[in-house]
Parts: sequence; C-alpha cells; structure tokens
Amino acid sequence: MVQEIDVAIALGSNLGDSFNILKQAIAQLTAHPRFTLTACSSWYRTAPVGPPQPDYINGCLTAQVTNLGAETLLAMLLEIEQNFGRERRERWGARTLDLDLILYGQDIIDFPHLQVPHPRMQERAFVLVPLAEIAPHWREPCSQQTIQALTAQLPTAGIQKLSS
Ligand code: PH2
Ligand code: MG
Ligand code: MG
Repeated sequence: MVQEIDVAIALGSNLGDSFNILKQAIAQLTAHPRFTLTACSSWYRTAPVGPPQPDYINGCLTAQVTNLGAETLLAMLLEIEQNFGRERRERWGARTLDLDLILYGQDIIDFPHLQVPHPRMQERAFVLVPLAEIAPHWREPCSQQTIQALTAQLPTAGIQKLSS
C-alpha cells in the first residue's frame, strides 16, 4: 500500500553562508526519490530566540513524502544537518543548519527523540510566519487551530521578510 503524507519542515541558519546552505539543504532533500517538494516560503531574517547570537535566516517548506515514516524522515534531516557541519553545543545556540520536522500529516508523535507537532511551534513566529505563507489552512493537530489562526495570536516583531 502506498502511503502519502504531507509534511512541513522549518529551516534555519545563522552561521556560515546561510542562504547557500539553506538552498543546498533543500536540493539534498528533493534529491530523495520519496520526497516531493510542494511549496517553499520566502526567506525571513529573524531575531534570535535564546542566548545572544547572530540573526537567523528562517523559512519553511512543505512536501509530500511517499512511504517515508516520520523517524526515517527525521534521520534524513539530521544527516543533512551533519553534511553542513552542524555541531550540537549549547541548546538553542548558533548553527549552520537546523531542519525541524514541524508537522507530519495530522499525526501526533511523542517520543523522547521526536515530537510532532513541534512542541514549541505555537510560540515561534520564526516558524509560523513562513509556514502561514504556504500552509495557512493546515490544522495543527493538537489545538485543531489553523496555522493562520495560530500566527495571528503571536507578536511578529523581529521577523523581516526578505525579497526572494
Ligand atoms: N532556532 C533555535 C533557537 N532560536 N531563533 C531564531 N530566530 N530562529 C531559529 O531558527 C532559532 C532561534 C533552536 O532551534
Ligand atoms: Mg529548531
Ligand atoms: Mg532542530
């Protein structure tokens, strides 16, 4: 049986040649035969949340995955992060590439190493603002609120849309 699932992934970078890294990361994802890109948001320059560090470039994409479970997809994302020299030092510290699985269809997943929907997405304008551009009507499965509605509840100071 073929299983096709819509997924949302948040991308971020604040170290190195961020635009280049982010574009190459998307190319590596789409090179996978079971990963079909459906939409990419604009890029945003965003004020850092967490310890003092440079501004981030953030964006979101949606894709349709075929026979690709959430854990396999997570492993792909971590592998691509590694390809760009991602080092895990302090929590929420600067990084060359962060790829976060935000939504996996309407599934709710709660493992120690993988929580979907992303547990902090509702507080993070740097995730919701780009996602609202490409998936405003998707319902976050825990709250059953649309991405558009969740975004409207957040302050969006410090989120600057860049011309693409
Ligand atoms: N990611 C973090 C911590 N803080 N701040 C911004 N603006 N953008 C991010 O992607 C980000 C962050 C941890 O993943
Ligand atoms: Mg993150
Ligand atoms: Mg991450």
